Amino acid sequence: QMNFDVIVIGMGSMGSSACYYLAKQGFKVLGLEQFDIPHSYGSHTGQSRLIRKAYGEDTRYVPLLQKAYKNWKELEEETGEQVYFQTGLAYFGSRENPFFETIRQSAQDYDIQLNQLTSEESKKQFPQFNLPDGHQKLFEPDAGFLTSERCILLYIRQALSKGAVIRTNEKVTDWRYAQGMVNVKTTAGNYSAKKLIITTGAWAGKTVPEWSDLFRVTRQVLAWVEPKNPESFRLGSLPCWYMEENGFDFYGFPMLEQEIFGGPAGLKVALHYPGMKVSDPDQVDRHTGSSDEKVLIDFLEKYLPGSYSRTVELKTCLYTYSPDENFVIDHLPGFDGNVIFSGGFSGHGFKFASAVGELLAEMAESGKTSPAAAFLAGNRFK
Ligand code: PYC
Repeated sequence: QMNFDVIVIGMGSMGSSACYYLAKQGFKVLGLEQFDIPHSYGSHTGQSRLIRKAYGEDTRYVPLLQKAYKNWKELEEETGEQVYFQTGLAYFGSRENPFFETIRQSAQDYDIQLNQLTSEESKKQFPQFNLPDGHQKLFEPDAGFLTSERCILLYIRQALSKGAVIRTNEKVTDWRYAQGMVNVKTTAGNYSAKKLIITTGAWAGKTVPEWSDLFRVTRQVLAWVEPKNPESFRLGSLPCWYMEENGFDFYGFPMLEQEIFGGPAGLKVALHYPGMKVSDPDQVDRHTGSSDEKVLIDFLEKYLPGSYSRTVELKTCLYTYSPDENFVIDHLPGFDGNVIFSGGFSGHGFKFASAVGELLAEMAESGKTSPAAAFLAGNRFK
């Protein structure tokens, strides 16, 4: 049986970053992944994820975001690879949407640049969009996208270079805690450690059976399309964008060159809300069909004229909602502070991975939670 200081289960967005920070701090760390790294069954697939700081979900996330921006930059400096692309982010939505009020509040509280645009300004700056006059129009310049799979690969590569052991295609079948030690059984072996970090995303309810009813997993659809007129939708012309319309939330990215960014070619667009509830992350219908793409094509034809000529590819990914759509980052009760959990990222977690990994490593080291993450404690659901 191999013995470690810390075992991390799940080498996706949060786990890969946690392994990197643990290895950097000199811990003997084992990272376990049930699939390949990266893979397309969880929450990080599909080339890109938005990053933004004037946070509309809750102003309390902003200090974590400041840390995340700083840590992504450090990853870039350490590896010489670019992972953050500052395209700016345009937000469009109806007057009643409280998300916009919280974006403004976050910008005001933390001195984040946020431009409020009139319809004329918006037409001039973003001629690609055909927007309802009554919509709110905001632009956050220091926002854009992260290359999600590349981020994970870089964290894994750096963790390996600092001595981490990473095992792929090895599924955890059981874990137990007794007398200050965690024992983890997988399809290929048995391991022990002083601490366990659980970052299993949509599988959280399976890894922590006590919480099997806490999280709600949804199937989300991402599309890549070929525009009629690609020039105006390329990186450099189109910003990242988010738009709420009649209770549906859409978002998208500029077209990225496949040779540089990997992933499907084309203009990426996706439906953020609502997704489709799934009862088991191992039994998700990964087929995509006309009902998946119809809602996206209808949206593009209405609001981004010339953006659609054909669908290049559709992919699915999973969200894991907590009851209040805020993350859960905490020591699990009953294990003397030795089992740490992060999950329930509720469709807005990836951008935080660089900060969450560091936070989890600090929690393993100190046995305490950072005050910046106190609002994410698990006991709020009791
Ligand atoms: O967190 O910005 C975000 C986001 C957009 C779509 C899904 N998540």
